[in-house]
Amino acid sequence: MIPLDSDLILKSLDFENASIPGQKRVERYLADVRGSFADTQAFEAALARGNPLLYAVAGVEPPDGPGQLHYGLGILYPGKIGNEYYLTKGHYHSVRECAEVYIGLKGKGAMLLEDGTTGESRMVSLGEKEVVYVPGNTAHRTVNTGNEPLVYVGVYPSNAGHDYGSIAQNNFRMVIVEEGGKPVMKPRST
Ligand code: S6P
Ligand code: ZN
Repeated sequence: MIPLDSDLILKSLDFENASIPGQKRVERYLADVRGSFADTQAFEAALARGNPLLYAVAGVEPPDGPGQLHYGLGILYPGKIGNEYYLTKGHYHSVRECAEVYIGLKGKGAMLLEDGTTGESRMVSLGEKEVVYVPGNTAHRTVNTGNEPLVYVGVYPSNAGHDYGSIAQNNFRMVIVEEGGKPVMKPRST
């Protein structure tokens, strides 16, 4: 249990620096998401020009325990590889049944959700004042569909963990691309 006088009880979010003072922050650069984008040629060409920061996540992870929660502040920068929006790696939770709540704070984006059993996919808007419930057993990836950083918080059970392996192996079935100036979800193969 966390005592009420713990400094974990209140945190302030620094949108500009994508950080929460005192908490660890993970950065993912373009090179870290190799294999995620559908257009591998466009990916390699972009990487040859530079290796920009795509996103960062600052995590607040109180000690694990039954009923406990973790959360992370995510900042995903705007951009595209070919016509596919900048994205997070995406994952299942290691404890598959663990759900997650995403709260959009700033910017414009979407979440790509894929049911781990049926493979059914769904694109859900994630922007300011929007909350997305990610059910258990659902792979989830975030994309930035706007022109400014997308800022969000994800809250999840402390035992959820991250399973990146399944996504690294098979990727998502669908991609979110810009078509006619707006985000569209399409099968990866076309
Ligand atoms: C954790 C939660 C988010 C992501 C973040 C980065 O369960 O879903 O904090 O970690 O959006 O995505 P990824 O796929 O690189 O972990
Ligand atoms: Zn998650």
